[in-house]
Amino acid sequence: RKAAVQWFRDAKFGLFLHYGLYSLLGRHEWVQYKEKIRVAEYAKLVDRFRADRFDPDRITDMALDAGMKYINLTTRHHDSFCLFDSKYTDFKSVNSPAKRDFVGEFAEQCAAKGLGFYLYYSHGRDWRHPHAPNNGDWGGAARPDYDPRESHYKYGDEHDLQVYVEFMHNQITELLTNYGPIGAIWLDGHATPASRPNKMGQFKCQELYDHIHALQPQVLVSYKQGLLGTEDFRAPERNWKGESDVPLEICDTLQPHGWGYTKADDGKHKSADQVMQMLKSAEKSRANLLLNSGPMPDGSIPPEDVKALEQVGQRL
Ligand code: FUL
Repeated sequence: RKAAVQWFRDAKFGLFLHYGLYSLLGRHEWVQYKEKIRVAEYAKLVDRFRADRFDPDRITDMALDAGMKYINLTTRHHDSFCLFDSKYTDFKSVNSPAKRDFVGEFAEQCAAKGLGFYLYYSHGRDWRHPHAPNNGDWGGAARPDYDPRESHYKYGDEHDLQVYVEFMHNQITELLTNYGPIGAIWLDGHATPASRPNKMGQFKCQELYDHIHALQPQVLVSYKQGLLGTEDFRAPERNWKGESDVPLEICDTLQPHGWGYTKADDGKHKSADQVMQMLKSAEKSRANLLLNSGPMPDGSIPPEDVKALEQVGQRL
């Protein structure tokens, strides 16, 4: 794994992609949570998910031309919709009109073009799985605050977190066995672990990290801003300043606000100048920059982002 860490440090610049059902609504990737859209209602978006212009060949070329060395794809965000085929859920892109496995397509493109392939996976937050953390045992903000309660979720004695922990373990196993060598698993989604130390053990995070390394020893594990301290790198969000002993990646987004496509942000995306500034400031912290673009409903990259990245590539 030492070599993988060195590769990561040298890579410096990667492309983050937030794409999923929320992209169709164009109102932030937290739209289900923010607008308290019911689980069954949200699931109807699957029938509209065509992704006609989500083109991994083109996107990986765009990243290479911009000087990027790796891609990080949201394999499954908080809404639980999977961009890969999984035995453990029906809620996935292969069951939509798109009928495609995007993790497979990106794995192929990245391998052919020498790009690293990193996988975002929402670990603690899941707005669909009946046994995912509930707000009560989480400290809030795990799930939309539905009133009346969401009948799709389990509560009280019926709620068994271990069913969810096992589900994640199984899906991560799929991601690490079906798609060739993976660069990193980028976990996300614990609310405030420090304030809930007694609950943390139930998530069996270290067991998960060990399992990941047993399946593919070179895979780097990150838990966004760090969780146990045993992660291979930390990935704090924009505006982070300082230094770290652990390898670091700062994630930022070309949109002014969200990470998933947000229509209200059209025309206000960041420019090449601003990206150059972000690269400089990341360098100062000896961090990589993981720069996000949120593909539009049809899967195409917003034209402003294409332009900014083209110009960045010319300057680097
Ligand atoms: C956060 C998520 O809640 C956001 O939606 C986004 O994915 C960002 C990169 O990480 O924790």
